[in-house]
Amino acid sequence: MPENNPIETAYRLAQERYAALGVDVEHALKILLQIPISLHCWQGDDVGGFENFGGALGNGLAVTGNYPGKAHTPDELRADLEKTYSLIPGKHRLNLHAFYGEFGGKKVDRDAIEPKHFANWIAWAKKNGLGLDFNPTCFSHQKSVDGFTLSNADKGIRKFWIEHCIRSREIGAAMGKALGKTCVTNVWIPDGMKDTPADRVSPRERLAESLDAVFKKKLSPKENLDAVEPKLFGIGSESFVVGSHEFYLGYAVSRKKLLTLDAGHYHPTEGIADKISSVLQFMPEILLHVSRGVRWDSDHVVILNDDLLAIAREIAVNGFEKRVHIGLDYFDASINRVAAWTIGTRNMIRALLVTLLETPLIRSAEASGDYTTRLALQEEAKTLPFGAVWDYYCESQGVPVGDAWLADVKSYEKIVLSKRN
Ligand code: RNT
Ligand code: ZN
Repeated sequence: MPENNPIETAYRLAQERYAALGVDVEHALKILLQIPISLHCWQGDDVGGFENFGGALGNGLAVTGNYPGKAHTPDELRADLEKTYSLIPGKHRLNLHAFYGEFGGKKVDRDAIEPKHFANWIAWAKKNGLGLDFNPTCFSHQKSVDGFTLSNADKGIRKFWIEHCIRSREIGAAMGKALGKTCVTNVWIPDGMKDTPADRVSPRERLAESLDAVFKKKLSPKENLDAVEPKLFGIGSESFVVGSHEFYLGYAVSRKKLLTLDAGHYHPTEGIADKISSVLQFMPEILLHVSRGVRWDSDHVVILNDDLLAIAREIAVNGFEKRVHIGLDYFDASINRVAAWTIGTRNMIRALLVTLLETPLIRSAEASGDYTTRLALQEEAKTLPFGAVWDYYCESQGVPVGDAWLADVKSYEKIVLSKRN
């Protein structure tokens, strides 16, 4: 880098400022580089998938907006993802849903999916040095229209979804094996009721039983890890969700599964940050779905707000970066979808950086019992020059600095996205 590079100059000044406060910036950047973020493939096509028997998005998942340029094919989705990864510092992962398989124009129902339907994704991930994560798709299907899947009162329907989830785990293991990077397979089901149920017990008993059937076969934890995702309420399941937080917390602890904490799945003022250090006392690893709830929607693009910083603060500074798998989960069809991915992912990484840089000094004030200093430093930290460190990090990783990525997305929109129907 040339001597008079203003980004480098600003970085050196910032580094000195942090050093005076006892913070080692280079060390923070080394940690940051090792934290992968799992990008959710479904931001690219409004949670549509590539099945050939259509079916509208359902089961409480709602995507609003009709910004032009959404991906219609696996190749389009991969191209959009490649563009996105080129704008984000570090090496990351991709989180796929089962209905993004490539079925060669055939109708392959959910209970018949196989690793071969994901061969292109695996080859692509290998070529791009990405890890893969996976999810059974238990929504937007004829057999989920009554709102119940694994907890359905109909045995045949339960069996169908159990088979789907069993196959999904096996696909996850195939991905983990092929890439040499453990896949986290996350089970989220929409099961719930719009209005007050008379019986909350039977569906939960059925869900526990179905999950035990899904997880019966032991898979190598090097290849696949299972996660279960609770939710408080959804659109159309306002009064009752079978897989509640307590249900899955108990399930994950007793069955040694990962618990998935989705930032949009709790009471509107309840954050997930404080849950991380609590649940990690009783389980080795968890998965995060980082999202942003706004009123009744749980899936707005992630911004650099206090909630995000609170989540980030609980991860790397505690040395939990190997135990907390960070995934994103939001969908916005009202803006450019590549930009939506880029904004949210850059913010997740930026939040980790900010908290890695601020925490050492605040912790030492707390350890010495000086809460006056703790509060003073917490506030001073808000205007420390982390922006200069972030810019330098982006430049050193060969990705655009500041809003330069936006020009790149705009030109991609003009050349590629605007040509799509
Ligand atoms: C839904 C869950 C779930 C989904 C994705 C598509 O409320 O958050 O994780 O968003 O699986
Ligand atoms: Zn989620």
